[in-house]
Amino acid sequence: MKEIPEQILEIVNKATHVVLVTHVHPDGDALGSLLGLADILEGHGKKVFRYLEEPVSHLYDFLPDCDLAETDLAALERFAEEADEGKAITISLDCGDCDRLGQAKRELLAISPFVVIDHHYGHRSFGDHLWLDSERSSTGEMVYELAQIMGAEVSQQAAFSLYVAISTDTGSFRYENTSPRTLRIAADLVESGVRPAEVADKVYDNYTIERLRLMEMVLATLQVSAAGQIGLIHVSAEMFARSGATSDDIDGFVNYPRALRSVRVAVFLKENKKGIISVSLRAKGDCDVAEVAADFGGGGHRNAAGFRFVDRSMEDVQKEVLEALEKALA
Ligand SMILES: [Mn+2]
Repeated sequence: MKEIPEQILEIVNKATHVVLVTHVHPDGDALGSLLGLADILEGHGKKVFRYLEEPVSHLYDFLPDCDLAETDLAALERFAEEADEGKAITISLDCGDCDRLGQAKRELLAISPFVVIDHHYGHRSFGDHLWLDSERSSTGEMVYELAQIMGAEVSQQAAFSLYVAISTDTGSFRYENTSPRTLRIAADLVESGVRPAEVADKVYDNYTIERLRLMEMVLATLQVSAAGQIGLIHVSAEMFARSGATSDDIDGFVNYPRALRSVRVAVFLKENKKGIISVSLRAKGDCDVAEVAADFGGGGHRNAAGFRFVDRSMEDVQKEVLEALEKALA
């Protein structure tokens, strides 16, 4: 376990204005960490700018204060200028690579000191000060610890956001990354008033009909290989069009082949409109998919990793990925 660097603590304590950013297409951990930390810092007397490239997707629009997130870069720059010299900082949460900050990457990195808090294995270092711990289940866990060390109060609302962060990144406390500390923090959050059943209801029983229609098509693509050890599904641009679903709606699909008894690695191929095929890998047990992803120029954790291909056919990508995985499993 890597403790928070003293310097980061000093920088955060001294700041009056904090810009919070995360990766594009933010998941539960990204949004929960950002909104939770925003609430914690505001409660601790700081001004906070919640920056997102796009408004919060329908999957997470139940998160408290998600409507306070702003997408306006000019407003962000005005916010930073309002602070006295050296009192405005940026904190990037759950982002493993500066390219994943999105189109405004350059403008965001210009607000310094730029602090990075992340738990991705294969993190590519950026910013001025880094707190990286790939043994943490989630960035939400790290934000909770930051609040504790700062002596900042975690309101019931912030606790809710952090619980969403931790529970989504651990697959509801089922993945390998779930540690005793993860569960202790979750217990603290429940003690502050979070109701796990309410979170589960909002996160998992929150489907649109379009998502279910798309799931029907995607599950029909299931292929099992390597004596049942690899389960692969894919989604095409045409399936998106036919179902009316959006790319938000595929969240969690990779868990279906992963749930097969014999499967050790689940693969989900997604064809984007721009001729890009993204590959998500999920492993069970001791198989390290981060290594396979790294060979294709991607990254992630031992049990969850990904990468992309440009200008390749679905069939080609499928063949190449299966070959690499069969080798890795052998
Ligand atoms: Mn995360």
